[in-house]
Amino acid sequence: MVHNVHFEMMTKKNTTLGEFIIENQNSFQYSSGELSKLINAIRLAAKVVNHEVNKAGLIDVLGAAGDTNIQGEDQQKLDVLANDKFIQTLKNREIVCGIASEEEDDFISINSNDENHQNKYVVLIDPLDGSSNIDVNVSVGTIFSIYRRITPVGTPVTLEDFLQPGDQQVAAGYIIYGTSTMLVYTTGDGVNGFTLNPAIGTFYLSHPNMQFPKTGKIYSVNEGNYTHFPQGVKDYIKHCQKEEGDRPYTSRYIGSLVSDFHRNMIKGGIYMYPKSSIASNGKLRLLYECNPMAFIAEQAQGKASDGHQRILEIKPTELHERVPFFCGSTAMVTKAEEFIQKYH
Ligand code: AHM
Ligand code: MG
Repeated sequence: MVHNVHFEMMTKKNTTLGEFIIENQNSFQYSSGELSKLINAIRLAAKVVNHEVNKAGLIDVLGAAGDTNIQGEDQQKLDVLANDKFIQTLKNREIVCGIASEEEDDFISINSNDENHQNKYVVLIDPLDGSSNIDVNVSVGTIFSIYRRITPVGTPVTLEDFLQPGDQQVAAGYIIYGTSTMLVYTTGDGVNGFTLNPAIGTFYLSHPNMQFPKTGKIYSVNEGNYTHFPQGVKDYIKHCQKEEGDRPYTSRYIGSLVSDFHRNMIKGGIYMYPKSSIASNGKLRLLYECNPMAFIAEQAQGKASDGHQRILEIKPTELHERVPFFCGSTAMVTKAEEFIQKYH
């Protein structure tokens, strides 16, 4: 009941995501309706995946991954299922010319031999990030990133259509399957968040114009890796813990990027996945995780860096490359960079 009252307050204008997409279509500089259709397709796939994630706890009842269910269908792992749902939805609607997914070795070309096929967007997706959290009922997310292709329409997409620097993104967003399910996205004109009303399957604008506080009091990092971190990162962590001014900060790490990012955007904070002596570029993928989150962060007045340069200016060289990632409130990311850059 309390939840419903809160929901009513948050959505007092009752703008749905569908209405918002239509209303804002004309403010998008390349508007042809194609991007709107694409975001609508992502909205649809998000609802399907949400439904599956929500019943994950019933897995022992309904059958574990690898089992065959009562209809004779194989039960899939949720990350595989999410991957299939997003790819199928985008393929069926024929609104993109290519898809790359963290779950796939190579990119997928769509209608590559059809010269009448005029679609100009490619989508890069991490269908279910943080999926190791599913078994323990902790929030997971989907992350997506959209670019205009570089190669001519009507020809097969190539690797270069996907290996574009993040500052070329036309849209990016995430879905968080949490206590509420939210879809948060940007088309380069600020960041807006929509909350799903599960009773009727509609996303409502609940968080218009989301912005990172300039600074915050939360740092999010896997401190179990502390001994393997570069000295600059260790020094910054010690800085966060020091009793001085508004410090020590609070340590909060879910191990689910979308959830850690989302909390930090609302409350103010920094998320870090540094390189280490055991992972030379950290863990997170530039194309599927860092670029979209960096685009959202910058559009929300935050900052994203690899410790030395802006994430969005990195020129990718391969689909699955990893980069160190420092992202969140601008003042905190700048401070972390200062510590890191003391050591070459
Ligand atoms: P995944 O793409 O395999 O799910 O990994 C990405 C996830 C992030 O969501 C999270 O922030 C990070 O891995 C946690 O990694 P770690 O357990 O090493 O701290
Ligand atoms: Mg991931």
